[in-house]
Amino acid sequence: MKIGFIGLGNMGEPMARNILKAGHELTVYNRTASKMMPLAALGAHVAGSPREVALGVEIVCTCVSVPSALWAVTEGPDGALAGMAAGQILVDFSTVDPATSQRLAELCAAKGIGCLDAPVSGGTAGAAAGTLTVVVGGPDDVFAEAGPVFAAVGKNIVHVGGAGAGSAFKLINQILVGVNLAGVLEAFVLARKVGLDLNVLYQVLSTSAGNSSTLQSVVPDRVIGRDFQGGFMLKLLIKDLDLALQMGKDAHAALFVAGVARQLYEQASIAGYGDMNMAAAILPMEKLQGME
Ligand code: NA7
Repeated sequence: MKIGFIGLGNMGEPMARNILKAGHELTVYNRTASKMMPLAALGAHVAGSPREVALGVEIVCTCVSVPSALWAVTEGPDGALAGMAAGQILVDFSTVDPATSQRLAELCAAKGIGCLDAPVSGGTAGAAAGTLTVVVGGPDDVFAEAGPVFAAVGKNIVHVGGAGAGSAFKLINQILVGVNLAGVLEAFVLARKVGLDLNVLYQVLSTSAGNSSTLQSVVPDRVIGRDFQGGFMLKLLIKDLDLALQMGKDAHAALFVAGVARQLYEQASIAGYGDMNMAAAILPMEKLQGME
C-alpha cells in the first residue's frame, strides 16, 4: 500500500520503519527535518509538509506528542486534511483525549475521509519490535481497510468501539502505568534504604504478586542500570495523566490515586527530569531520602 507517516519521534520513527520493512511504499514528514533522513536512506519519500504527505497515499498515519501537535499537523493550509480527499484514511497513533479524536473524526467525515484513533502501548521497545498493542476506535469498514498498517506495527490489535473509544481505552491504561510506576519506584527506594539487594529483589518480584509490565520495563535497565535517557518520556506520562484526569472530571469521577501519581511526576519535571524516561521520577524520591 501507499502510506504516509507524520511524526517521527521515539515511537513514530520505529513504527514507520516497520511499515517500510513490511513492503509498503512510505512517505514521511517530521517537523524537525533531520529525523526524516534515516528513513529516506531506507527508501522512504520525504515530504515538505503534512499536506504533501497526504497527496497520493491511501492511508495517512500520525504519531505526535500532544493534542495541539495533532491539530498542527492536520489542520490549516499545510495540514494533512488539506491534502486528503474522500476515500482516504487517517490513522492517528498519538495518545490524545477522546474528545480530540471525536472532533478529528468529524472533520474527516465532512470530507468523506475514514478516521481511526489508534493509540499504541508497548513502549519504544515494542515499537522497534513491531509488537505494540493497538486499541482502535472508528468504523468497522475503515478498521478493516487499515489492517495492513496495524499488522506492520503491532501484535495485538483490538477494535474497541467508535470514534474516541481507542483514546479512552488508552487513557485508562495510562492511569495504570502512572499509578503502578509510582509504587514500583517508591518500593525500590525503600528497598535500597533498608539495604536489600535490588537484583535479588527484582528476581523475587518477577515471580510474585508484585510483578507488572511496568516493573519489567523500568527496573532492570533503568532503575538498577541507572539509564534515564531514551524511551518513553516522563513529560508524556504527565500529559497522559492530565488527559485521564480531565476525562475523569468530564465524567464527574474522582481519581484520587492518579492525581497523587501525577503530582509525583510533576515534582520530577520541575526538578528538570521531564525529558528523561519515566523511570527518572525516582531521582527526586531518592533525593528526599538523602540517597541514590
Ligand atoms: P516524541 O518522541 O516526543 O515525538 C513527538 C513527535 O511529535 C515528534 O515527531 C515531534 O516533532 C512531533 N511534534 C510535536 N509537536 C509538534 C508540532 N507542534 N507540530 C508538528 N509536530 C510536532 O513522542 P513519542 O514518539 O514518544 O510519542 C508519540 C505519541 O505516542 C505520544 O502521544 C505518546 O504519548 C504516545 P519534532 O521531532 O519535535 O519536530
